[in-house]
Amino acid sequence: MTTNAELAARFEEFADLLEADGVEYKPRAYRRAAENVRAYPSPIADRVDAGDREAVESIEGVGDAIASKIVEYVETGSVEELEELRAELPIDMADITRIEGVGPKTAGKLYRELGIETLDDLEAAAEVGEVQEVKGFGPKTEQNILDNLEFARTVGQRQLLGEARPLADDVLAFLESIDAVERCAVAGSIRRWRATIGDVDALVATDVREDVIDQFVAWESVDDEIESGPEKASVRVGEIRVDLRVVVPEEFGSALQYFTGSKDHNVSLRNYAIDRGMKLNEYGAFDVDEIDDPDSGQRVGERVAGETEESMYDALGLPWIPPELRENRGEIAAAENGELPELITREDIRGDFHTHTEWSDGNTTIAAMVEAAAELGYDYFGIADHAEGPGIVGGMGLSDAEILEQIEEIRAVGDEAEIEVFAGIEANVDADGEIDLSDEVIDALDVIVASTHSALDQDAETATERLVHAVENPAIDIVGHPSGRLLNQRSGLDYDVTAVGRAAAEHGTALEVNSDPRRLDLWGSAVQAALEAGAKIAIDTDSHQPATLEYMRWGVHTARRGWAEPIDVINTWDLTELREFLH
Ligand code: DGT
Ligand code: CA
Ligand code: CA
Ligand code: ZN
Repeated sequence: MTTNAELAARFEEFADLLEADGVEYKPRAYRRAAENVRAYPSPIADRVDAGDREAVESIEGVGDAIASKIVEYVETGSVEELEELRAELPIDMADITRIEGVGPKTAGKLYRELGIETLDDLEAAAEVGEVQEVKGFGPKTEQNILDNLEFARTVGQRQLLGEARPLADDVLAFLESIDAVERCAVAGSIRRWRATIGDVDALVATDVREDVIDQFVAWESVDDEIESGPEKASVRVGEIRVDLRVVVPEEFGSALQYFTGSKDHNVSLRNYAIDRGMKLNEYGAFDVDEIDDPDSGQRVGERVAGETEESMYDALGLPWIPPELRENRGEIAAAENGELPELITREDIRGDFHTHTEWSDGNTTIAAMVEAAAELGYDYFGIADHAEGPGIVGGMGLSDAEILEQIEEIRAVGDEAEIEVFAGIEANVDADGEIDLSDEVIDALDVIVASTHSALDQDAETATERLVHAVENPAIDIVGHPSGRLLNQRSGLDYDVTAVGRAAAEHGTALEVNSDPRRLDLWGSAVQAALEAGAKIAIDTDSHQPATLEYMRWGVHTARRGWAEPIDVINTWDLTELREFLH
């Protein structure tokens, strides 16, 4: 069914194209209509289906003409006039208008004068000096376009947690160094450790707001100031946008709660509060049960919490909820019932099973990897280089004979090491869910990680059967990066996690949380579904060098997003328990 958001997006596109076409006034009317359509409290398509034209026309900013277009879109899936405009102006509007100073009107001009449709076209034209020849442009504008191209290309993408979080840590360190800052924290998706990040949100408590804002925008790492005002500022650092909000200390907790989100968590929490005679917002928690303001008729209430985040949850009779859980996947009910999980922490991790060496595509020796693992304080560590097979570049993966040879070296290193070293392999789950290793190799190995590297475009039913088949294989201990997704690049297999999780539970196979920030696969909701189905997980780094053993950080927080407790994660277990699982 057509959603209001979809209708609104069509009218915004309409407005952009009309503007590009040089039409006046109409674009504004269409944008206003889009806004009201988006905010309309029930599906407009339902009104259309019910033949209630009057209701459609009664939406603010929607007159007879726009109502007709709404009906046309709901009934046919397109609007003829919009299709004509699209054909007339085939511009990649979203991309091109991401360049600072280039709006739809300018984009239209560039198309008419120079035939520019895409960012690539624009770059080519600017590089040979054609843009500065267009009336209203000049050398300065042209240079500005060239300077902004790279940013415009990447900003459409969400940033990886592994890139944004280190920046967030730098932001925090900088804010802490400012004298006037009493407290600071990151908020938003980065505090919830989402796999991808739209922007970095930071929050400061201070009594001298403008001071802090001034110092923040002057931070040496800042590449661009996007905007700044008395209570907030936005800057760009590299490709990442950082939003800072500055509040008084009494409101730090309520603002932190509000700006951490997720939006869905906040909506549910606010409703939970309303049911209990409370009101929540970024300024505090208010008891509105008793008090009515006789003048306005509005309930104002007494402020009962807000200085700390704990106080906000406490005001509702709830324990504090870890940010990773705030996705509205049952955390409020769990908090109410005293059933919040005791989430796993980095300190619970005793080893890593999926790591590579120069025997396949890693960059160092078995001994060097084992030494780095020992330095992390691990009790055990597994080498799992690539076996040859589907999806693995020819010559890079190990044959059965080479695997047997490598096992000997792993044993030799293990004899010298302070920690237990497992001889493992990363086998390839083929399109049918089979792996290709001889019985001799299977018997000689301690751990078999089997991963998806090929046929990642299967339909969900086939992919589910494939993964179920893999977890049923008694030789396989861990299914590595089950979907095969690469963030911002490919979505990977779509499959029924619950079905695979059930089979994994039954057959004693673990599902991997691959901690490589380009993968994070399983991800939060998938971990949660797998655990609910009874499966165990393994958090691995898939390291190809010692430094990335630190990727464990991303995997642990991803597992926390899936409600994982230490007992759910096999690499928190001691050697005896683990050996039994690996049999
Ligand atoms: P992102 O940046 O796209 O990765 O995701 P977030 O969750 O960081 O979203 P962002 O940066 O737009 O806003 C930060 C938080 O502020 C968000 O998680 C919840 C809160 N917030 C922002 N806008 C709204 C809103 O319109 N309603 C509610 N309830 N909360 C909002
Ligand atoms: Ca954000
Ligand atoms: Ca933000
Ligand atoms: Zn690997």
